[in-house]
Amino acid sequence: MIVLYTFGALWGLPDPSPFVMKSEVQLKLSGLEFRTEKSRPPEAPKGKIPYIQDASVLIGDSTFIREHFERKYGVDLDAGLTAQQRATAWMVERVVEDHIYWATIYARWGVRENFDKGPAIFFGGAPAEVREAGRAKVLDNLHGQGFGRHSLAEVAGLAGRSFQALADLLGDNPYITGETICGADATLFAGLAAVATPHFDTPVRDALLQHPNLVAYTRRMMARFYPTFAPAFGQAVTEAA
Ligand SMILES: N[C@@H](CCC(=O)N[C@@H](CS)C(=O)NCC(=O)O)C(=O)O
Repeated sequence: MIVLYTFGALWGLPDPSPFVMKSEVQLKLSGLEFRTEKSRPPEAPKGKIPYIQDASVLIGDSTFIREHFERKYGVDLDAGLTAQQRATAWMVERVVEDHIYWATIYARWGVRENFDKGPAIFFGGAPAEVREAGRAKVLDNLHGQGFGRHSLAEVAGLAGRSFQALADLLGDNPYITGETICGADATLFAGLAAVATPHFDTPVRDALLQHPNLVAYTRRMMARFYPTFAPAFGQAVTEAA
């Protein structure tokens, strides 16, 4: 059976990592049997979570995880989509993972009080120097990516443009490419849920909560794929919106 390695539930979310939630929802959509187990980045083949073990094979990176199980088990999470819808799906994933994700990281790691009540937990009882060095590494990554050179307000403004584009694209549709759920819905849901969690009160979250259709979408997807998390998550998101 496929094993999906995760961080485990945290901060009102099934997992703090949007990439883990994406892979988990995609595996649920695939209908394949799988189970989850907790792990940590140093144990992962590419030093990042999620990864899977399928028989003797280890695969890191959520996109390669999906590619692996679609190819090996003859699954197509985008079945029925036109070439244009598949193109839209891919671009939605890139906006979520290569733009919104970094705003999420900025809000969680770059804002001192959010770091203290959030990612600091990853360092357990390690000495303060180790914790601060770990934070500095992530801030370096943010600097390299570019967002680290901006103020929080500027980053929230950029993320807001992505939320606006996604809200316009989604419109009144149930799913991002229209009537049918596809692989990118897992990615979109996961990326939005990671921002929407009430654990972190940030302008990035405020920018998302301005879009009732994105909020309703995230709540619907949470109810469908993680029913035990849905009541608390939905209530907190609705109250804040
Ligand atoms: N491209 C990867 C990204 C995964 C990723 O960034 N995982 C983060 C958690 S959200 C991680 O494990 N970071 C640990 C590290 O960089 O040391 C994917 O799609 O799986």
